[in-house]
Formats: sequence, structure tokens, C-alpha cells
Amino acid sequence: MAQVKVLNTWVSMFGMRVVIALEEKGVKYEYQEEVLSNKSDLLLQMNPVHKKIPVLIHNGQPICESLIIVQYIDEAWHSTQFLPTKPYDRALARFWADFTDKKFYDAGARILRSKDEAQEQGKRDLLECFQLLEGALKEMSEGGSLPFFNGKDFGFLDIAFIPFSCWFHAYETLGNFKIPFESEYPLLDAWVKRCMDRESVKKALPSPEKVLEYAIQMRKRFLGD
Ligand code: GS8
Repeated sequence: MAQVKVLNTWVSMFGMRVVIALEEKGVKYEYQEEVLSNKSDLLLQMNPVHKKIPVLIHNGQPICESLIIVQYIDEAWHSTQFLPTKPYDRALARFWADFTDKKFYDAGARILRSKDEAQEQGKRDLLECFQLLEGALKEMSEGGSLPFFNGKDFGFLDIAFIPFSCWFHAYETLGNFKIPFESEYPLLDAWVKRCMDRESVKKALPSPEKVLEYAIQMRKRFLGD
């Protein structure tokens, strides 16, 4: 088996984090695309607890859960550093990354998978998440004078949140609303564009149009629309 192998599904924001992290560190890896309706034996063997992608396999040992994988990559390869050095800054980056998983992902999923009041609530919750993240970015980037959540260098929270951006178009289209980036979240708007200039991010993120096509099919499966 290759020294580093990734089990992933192209459309997963969680899997994209792992690809970005490996690309940023310049680690060579083998990539295995999984079909979640027909998981490989390797996936079931490497992640028997959750049976989910992404999984990183390093020298035969599996590491699961995307944020844990990104931290593992940060600790195992030292070409650049994702987490800040000061304990408080590290805690803050981890706190907001956890927020993207718990609050942001959940609000987005409700927009994609539900209708009527549940979907409306999903939209309100998503906009509240954007507001909070705009505030966090302002604070962490010293009022917008530094380019990233991590300050002057692209880091842990940037890696955790940027994959969601290729789903924004699907949220807007399936939720039939517009996310007011320019008027309400100008720092996030500029941050997304800046991240999209990075080779690692370009490589990991599919186009918003392709994600939308996938999301439309997913919604049909969920709602029978
Ligand atoms: C989430 C992974 C996940 O949901 C992480 O790695 O951060 N907390 C985890 N993986 C999904 C695909 S992306 O929506 C998955 O593998 N689902 C398969 C299943 O539930 O059977």
C-alpha cells in the first residue's frame, strides 16, 4: 500500500479539507474515490466505527474525522504550519472549525434537504452563521488587514471552512435566495476569492455548477421532488 492514501468522495467538503492539507504540505498521496452507496472493503476496514469518508491511511494506519486528519497532517509534516503557535489562537481556530461542522454544515443541510418552514429556518440560521464568521474573520485578521483566518498565512480554519464555498451556489439555488456577500459579508467575500487563488484549493474544490447538479439529485432522493 502507498505510504499515504486518501479515501474520499469528490463532493465532500470534509474530504476536500484533507486534499487541501496534503497539497499545502506537498505530501505525495494516492487517491481512492469512494461510492458511498457501495463502500469499498478498505473503507469499512479502515473506518469501522463511522464507515465514512474521508480517511487518511499513513503507513497502513487509518486516521478518521476530517479535522483530526488535518491536525494529524500538521503534526506529521512540518513544511508549513496550519495551527497558530499561541495556545489561545489555537483554541480559537479549533473552536470556529468545530462551529463550521456543528452549525454551518447543519444549516446548509437543512436548506438542501427540506422545504417550507424547515428550509426557511435553515436559511435564517445559515445567514446568522455567515454573520458570526464575518465577525470572527474580522477579529482574527486584525480588522481585515491580514489575508486569512490564520492571519498572514493560510491555516487550519481556512482549510476547514473554504470547502463549503463550492456549496454556496447550491444553497442559493435550492433555497431560492441570495447570500448578501458584498453588502453584509465583504471580508468573507474577499477571503473566498483569495483562497480560490491557491493551487491546493483549486485542486480540491469542484465547480459550484457540478456541486449543484449533485445537490439537485441528492434533494430528489431525500424529498422525492
Ligand atoms: C463527517 C464525514 C461525513 O459526513 C468528518 O470527517 O469531519 N465528521 C466527519 N462523511 C460522509 C460524506 S460527506 O457528507 C459519509 O462518508 N457518509 C457515508 C455514510 O453516512 O454512510
